[in-house]
Order: sequence, then C-alpha cells, then structure tokens
Amino acid sequence: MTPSPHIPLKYQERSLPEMRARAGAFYTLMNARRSVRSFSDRPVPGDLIEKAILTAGTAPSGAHRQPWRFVAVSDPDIKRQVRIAAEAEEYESYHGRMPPEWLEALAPLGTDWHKPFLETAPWLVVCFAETHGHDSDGRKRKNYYVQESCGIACGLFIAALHNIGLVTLTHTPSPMRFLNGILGRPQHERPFVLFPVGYPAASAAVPDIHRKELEEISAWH
Ligand code: IYR
Repeated sequence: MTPSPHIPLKYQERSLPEMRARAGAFYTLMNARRSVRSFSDRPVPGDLIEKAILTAGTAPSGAHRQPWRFVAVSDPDIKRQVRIAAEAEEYESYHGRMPPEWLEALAPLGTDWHKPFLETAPWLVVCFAETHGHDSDGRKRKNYYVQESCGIACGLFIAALHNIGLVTLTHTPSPMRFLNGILGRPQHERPFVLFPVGYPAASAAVPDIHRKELEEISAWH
C-alpha cells in the first residue's frame, strides 16, 4: 500500500507569554463547565449544533476511520419516544439492576429514573460508535480504537458546546440499544453517549462537588 500524499503542516508558533495566557484562559473556561440535568425549553438554532458536531469530528481516530455518527434530534415526538424508552430502562436499573454500591456512589448527584430533560432540552444528540465500516463492495471494514476515538470526539463535543455557551449532560441510559430502533440506525452503530443540549433552566442547580487537585491527577518524573 502506498502512503497517501503528505502536505505541509499548518502550525502557528506562539510566544511563551501568549501560550501561558491561552493555557490559563482555556483552563478557566473549561473549569467552569458543569453537567446540567435541568434544561430550559428555549430553542437553540441548529447551526450551533452543527458547529459542535463538526468540532467533535476533528477528533483523532484509529486509522482515521472516524467511527462516529452524531444523530441530532429536535422533533418533540421522537424526543418523547426516547424519554419513554430511556425511563423504562432507567426504572429497571434503579430498582434492582444497579448494585447498592453503585446507587450509593450516585446518591450525591441526586439522580433517579425520571429523565424529563429528554423532552425539555431542545436538542438530543446521540453519538453512535461504528463498530465497523463497509468498503465500496459492501464488505465489512474494521475500525480501530473505536471506544477511544468516540470518547475523544465526545469530549471535544462537550468542550465545543461549553465554548458556545450551551449546557449538556453525558447521559448513558443503560442499556441503550433502543436508540437504534427509534432513530433508525443500523446495528453496527452502537449507541455511545446521549447528550441533551440547550440552555439551563433558570432554576438549574448543580451538586456541590469538587475537582481533584493537580497532585491527585498527575505524576511527574
Ligand atoms: N444512567 C443512570 C445512572 C447514572 C450513572 C452514572 I456512573 C452517573 O454518573 C449518573 C447516572 C442515570 O442517568 O440516571
């Protein structure tokens, strides 16, 4: 296999003071991000969601297979179907499927099986992970590092939304295969994360939780 042609890297070198200023500003921006479970029903223009998805699509991926598909839903009927199906699964999870240790871990977050945000938020965006692709003859084509690639893409999606000024929640109703049926996606696309996206409710409150210190999340040699 011949390597694809390469082109010069577009790299913008910055002075150290500029790098420090940008490092600090980006950390300050991202450190203000919170997961939000209480949404306003105020509409959000679709072009903002498009830009966030495009940003997610800049993620690196195994063999550049880009094994993700972001499905954006604003249709109220489809959102209702998603809520009903997700709440049915969550009900089972909270009433027996999740072991006591897990329920204890979640207690500080105050979550339960009710998921009104699945209808209130103006957008639901589901990231599907493509377990494999297809070549031009329709034969299976392997994807690589699908979990890692989709995890990074979702991280960029969350950062893009926060930078835009919207809020979201990393929601993983379990199991979430029901999303294939409701959203008409083929079986080789596996629901990865469901993001409600919008403005926060005026009354939105978040748990008083804290981030680990640098010493706790890093080691230096
Ligand atoms: N999927 C459930 C439970 C849940 C699990 C974790 I790990 C969380 O950080 C939060 C919730 C739910 O959405 O309620």
